[in-house]
Amino acid sequence: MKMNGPAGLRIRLILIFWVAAAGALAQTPSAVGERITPHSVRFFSSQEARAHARPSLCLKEPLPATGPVPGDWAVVPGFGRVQGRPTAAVSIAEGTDLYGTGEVPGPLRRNGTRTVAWNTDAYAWNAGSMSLYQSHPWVLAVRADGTAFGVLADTPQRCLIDLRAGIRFEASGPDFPVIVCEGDSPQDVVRELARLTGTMSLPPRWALGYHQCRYSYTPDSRVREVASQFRKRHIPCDVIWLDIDYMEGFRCFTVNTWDFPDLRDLNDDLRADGFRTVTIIDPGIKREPGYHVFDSGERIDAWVRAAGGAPYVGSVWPGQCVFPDFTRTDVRDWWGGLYGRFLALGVDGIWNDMNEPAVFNVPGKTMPLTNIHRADAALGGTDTHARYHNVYGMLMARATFAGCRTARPERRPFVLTRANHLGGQRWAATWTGDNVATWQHMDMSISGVLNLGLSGQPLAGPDIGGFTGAGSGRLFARWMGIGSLLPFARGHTGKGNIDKEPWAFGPEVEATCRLALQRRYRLLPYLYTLAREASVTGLPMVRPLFFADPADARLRDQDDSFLLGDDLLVVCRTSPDGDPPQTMPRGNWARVSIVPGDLDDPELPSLYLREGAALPLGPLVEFSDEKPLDEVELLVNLDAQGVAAGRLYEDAGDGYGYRSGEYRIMRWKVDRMTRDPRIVGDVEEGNYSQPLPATTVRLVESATR
Ligand code: NBV
Repeated sequence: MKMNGPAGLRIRLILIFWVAAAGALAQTPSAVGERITPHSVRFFSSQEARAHARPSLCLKEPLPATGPVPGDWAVVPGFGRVQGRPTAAVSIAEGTDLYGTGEVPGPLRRNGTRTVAWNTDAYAWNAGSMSLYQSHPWVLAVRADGTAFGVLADTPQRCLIDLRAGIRFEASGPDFPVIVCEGDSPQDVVRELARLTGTMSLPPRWALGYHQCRYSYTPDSRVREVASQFRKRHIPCDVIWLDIDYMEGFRCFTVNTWDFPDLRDLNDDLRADGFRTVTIIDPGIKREPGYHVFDSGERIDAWVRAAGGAPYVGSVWPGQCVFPDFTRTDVRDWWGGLYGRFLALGVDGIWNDMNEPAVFNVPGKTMPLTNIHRADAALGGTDTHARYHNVYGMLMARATFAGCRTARPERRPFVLTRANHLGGQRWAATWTGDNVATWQHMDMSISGVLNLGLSGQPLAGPDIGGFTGAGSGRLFARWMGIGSLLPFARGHTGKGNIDKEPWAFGPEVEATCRLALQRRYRLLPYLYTLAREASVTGLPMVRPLFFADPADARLRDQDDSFLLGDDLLVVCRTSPDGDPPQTMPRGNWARVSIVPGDLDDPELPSLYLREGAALPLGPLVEFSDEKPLDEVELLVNLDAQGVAAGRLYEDAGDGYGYRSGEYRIMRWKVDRMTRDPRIVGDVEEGNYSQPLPATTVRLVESATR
């Protein structure tokens, strides 16, 4: 990484003081900067702002100053005020492209857009929605020469991210610091974001399989029927989801025994067939004496308070509800403790919904900003909902993650959350909320997931097929083709909507869905390798095309194609009859088949393998732990020198044995010295006790290029 931008032209000569922690604070109207990591500098609007800074709610840990701002530091924000609101702005040079800003409706390239970081229940959102469910006050900037920097507004408050002329943040709330990081490439900057805000925890391998959801599968016989159809039709699937109707009157941590007389038995049967179960849990707790969650919460006075001091009551699914104050350690511990008995019903993962928090029939669809949270001192202490709104969902996910971890220490938690904040990837994966069954929404699911990945969240996906609206069979087939190659792959649909299982649109669409999911399952070893990489480095699992060549201006706004890792290019047709995009990164990308028949299905995205790549494919399975990985087919595209290389991460797929060496990273080198390929495989890391998989090679012939 280098510290100066191209030609140092962006250096702005303003006074920057590094103030040693114990040093005296001189009065100055200028920005105050301090280095916090080798590649990041934090700026405050003034020394006074620095002295009064509130704890960061997105950083993984407090980052004290480590030194002064380097003399050649290029990117320095200018601070100001608009109508009393603090602002911070960074100018950008011609040719700089902007990305990130979290969960946003397309396009990928964010120049010219405005986003309001404010967690919102955005039912049936559209291309013009300025706030979705999550808030990531973060912008990745890629300069014309391919070097990059990132700008993070370290505030949890409602914050406008205005990218119409450079980068400008405007927050409702006190002065906020801005962290700027520098990198030689966008990858460097995304890795640095992970150093600052953390990485996702390694998910259990089954979470990378296909998930089937609807609002709601009831009664239990319908759940069994859906699961058995997958196996009968040989369509791979790992997880069945239970939406709110499994509960008794929408009371969290209860089961409606009319429809689910024996949830444990249902889950055991599903498990015997290779399925896992994920159930929904919302934050709104029915205000009802006698209901065990309400009663136990009452005992610790767990609820967010209204301005007057009484527990705030709002209406959600169960009726009048109170809301746990997740900003308090004791409340998070109590909440986490509720999962012990619940997970013992054989539940594998937890889905936290409505945690913006969503409230019915009130302005802004959330609780009043004047509500009071009695937060931990480490989070900033007692303050209004205006400060804690954007982190409410993240703290709920954190409590859920911790609860699952404690309840079942031998297993990795899998938590999906709708609301989240920058840094929340540490505790939960996400999906892009209540989308619509249209071609435009299918298209936006690619850019949406890419920008989440560039904002620290690698494990994300859309409701495949669209949550609201019916949509055609053709749209569904196309969406499954794309969605099956995104990190989190779940089909879902709303109450009263048509069925959207892979077979619901007839045999032709079913055949496409089967191929799409068979591709995903052959790619699972690769996906798992990418998940491991994301959990260690923060690099997203799906990457924008410009990651292949950050200096290539042609790639900067390509968002109908994406990269799965570095090696696989996914080219999607996002309109019913349009052509696939033509722009590809330079080099010999070879069109590849993953399963027989996929090349001939026009509804599936085309896949291209990078030259020099050796991609490990697993056997065709119908669920992720159907059998151990005993054979690997290496799909190989030799480069001009006749060599290719690839990597594979393996471990038990769940649990924490990998932390004490029970894993393996294999690296293969394939070399065409003669007509026959020579394969050399080395174990690079780990002491995994499983036998090495038998490896075969499939060379991609140049004729397919
Ligand atoms: O729990 C019901 C739904 C859920 O299916 C969906 O995925 C969430 O985004 N939930 C919202 C509440 C109501 C939606 C109309």
